[in-house]
Amino acid sequence: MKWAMVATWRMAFEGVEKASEILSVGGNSKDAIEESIKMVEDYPFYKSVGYGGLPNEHCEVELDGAFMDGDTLSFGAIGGIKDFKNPISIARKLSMERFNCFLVGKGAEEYAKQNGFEQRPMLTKRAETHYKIRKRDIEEKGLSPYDGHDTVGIIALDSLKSMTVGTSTSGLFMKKRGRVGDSPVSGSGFYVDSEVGGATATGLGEDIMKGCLSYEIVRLMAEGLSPQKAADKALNEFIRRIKAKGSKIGEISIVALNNQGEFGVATNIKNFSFVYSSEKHKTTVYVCENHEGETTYEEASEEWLEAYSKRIKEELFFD
Ligand code: SD4
Repeated sequence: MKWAMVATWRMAFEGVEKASEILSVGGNSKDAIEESIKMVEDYPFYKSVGYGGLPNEHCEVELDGAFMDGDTLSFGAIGGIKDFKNPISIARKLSMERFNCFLVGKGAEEYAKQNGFEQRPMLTKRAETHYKIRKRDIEEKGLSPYDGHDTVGIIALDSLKSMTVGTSTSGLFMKKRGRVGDSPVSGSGFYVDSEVGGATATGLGEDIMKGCLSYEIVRLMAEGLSPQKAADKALNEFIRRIKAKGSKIGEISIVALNNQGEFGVATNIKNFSFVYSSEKHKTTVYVCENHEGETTYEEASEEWLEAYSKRIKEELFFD
């Protein structure tokens, strides 16, 4: 297998499709990651990444993201950045810095400005309406503010056997100002080593960080496990440990790719979707489930895909 990509959630489909064109003509995995994630960031109807991402409790969109080069293990990451169009591009640039490669808040914004990255107000009318509805629901129905989140995480392998991983997210809806999740944290939200493979996570960052799950999966692949076995094993063991300590566990889903282009997936929720594409495999959306510790998946049906497209564009009313 010459090249391959795997990504969290259906929202990555168009980006992976576009990046597969880069990889299929010998392009590199770094460009594939940046281009694919930029597409997700730019699409206003994906409400958990980039433009149109859901805001924090003060109705401000604070974005996190990361970029890791599997050849050198260099990574760049940003947390809580406001009003820059493409966090993934900033993270890529940061991955080339020897020092100060993980910046948050004002520092990240200063760096982005100095390096000429495009600024843009990232709060859309639609995201603002989601915010108003949720605020009212919390007040009236006492709902938990902290559901509604999906990170895009993508891993790519190119024909020169280089691997790259990237993440981008607006984090938890209604989060506290300054809250940063796992997505920009190396070893938790992402990890890649071109000699082995990579992994990236989505779900409740507070829990993902307890298990350093992306690193753990890469470590298990280095011991010889397939991406599928490594992903299931890492998640199952983690859940067992957390439960044994009497703690609760949030939603967690992970995708992995080894340097042969084989993928794996693990989740503790219903309906986690992911995207896979390779030289031998057209870009496909899968939906998976966990059956007693074993993750199974099947191709998303036409009905599933249609319902998804409808849902993300559904009209929102707040009066
Ligand atoms: C976070 N892991 O900020 C991110 C949010 C998310 O699917 O993925 N979700 O904790």
